[in-house]
Amino acid sequence: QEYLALKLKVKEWAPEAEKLIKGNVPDDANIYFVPATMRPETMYGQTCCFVGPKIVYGVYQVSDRDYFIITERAARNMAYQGVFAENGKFPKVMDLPGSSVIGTLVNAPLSAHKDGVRILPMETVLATKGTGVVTSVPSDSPDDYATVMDLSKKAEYYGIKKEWAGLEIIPIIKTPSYGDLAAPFIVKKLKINSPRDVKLLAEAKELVYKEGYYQGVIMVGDFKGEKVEDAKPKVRKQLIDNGEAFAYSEPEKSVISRSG
Ligand code: ZZB
Repeated sequence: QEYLALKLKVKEWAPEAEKLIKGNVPDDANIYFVPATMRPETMYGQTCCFVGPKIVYGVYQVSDRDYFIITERAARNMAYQGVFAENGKFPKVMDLPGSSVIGTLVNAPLSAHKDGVRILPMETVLATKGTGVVTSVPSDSPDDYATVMDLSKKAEYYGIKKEWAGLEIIPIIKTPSYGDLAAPFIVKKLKINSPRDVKLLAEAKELVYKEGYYQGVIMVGDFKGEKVEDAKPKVRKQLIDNGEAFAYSEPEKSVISRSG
């Protein structure tokens, strides 16, 4: 699995995380949440970034001043992909519970929301996939759309401000069958009411992914008017060249479980 790992720089900490971080990480450090994505061309549509509230993340020092917030599993993989200063080493500064970072404001590269987006909870984030951090594009990801709807409806229950989950969902990809907000269209069409409708959401994801990839046209940014298929590698390269992202690949799970 070849992902793009995106660097979302912390602008303002949630109070609980701030208390934990203080004294453990230098004040002038750059700290990033690092979601892994398969869809770089959708980064224009980021409206928030998800962590698993029950997942414990690590803060890892990748260079003099730069730190990443990811799962230990991802840090170990990255240590063999030239991400850290020394091959095979992934120095952890501290643990950070997912629940403590909810509400943190981060800068999301390419997002139309230039003031930043919030870190929000998603119960279905897998600790065993990617970096355990998932950037949210509700216009084109059914899981993300179902989750932000649920978060808005039950903001108090989740301990968040409703407006954090309610950032405008901007059309970024036009498709012939599902219009220019494919994920909301499909979620409504399949009558998905909850982010826990995992079976229907898997079906929705498949449909939206195929339609977007093969029929979609980009509506915003430097590659506006191009087919998704063509724009995808260009957006990826642009993010990498700008130092806002890097390639991250994951060993095949099946191989590990078979040998183990
Ligand atoms: C942004 C995005 C925009 C994504 C979209 C999808 C879509 P795959 O293909 O099954 O491997 N993801 C990444 N890590 C995790 C995790 N730990 N737990 C749960 N979800 C995770 O799926 C890759 C996608 O799964 C990634 O790409 C990420 O969401 C999510 F418009 O990033 B994506 C139709 C899908 N659209």
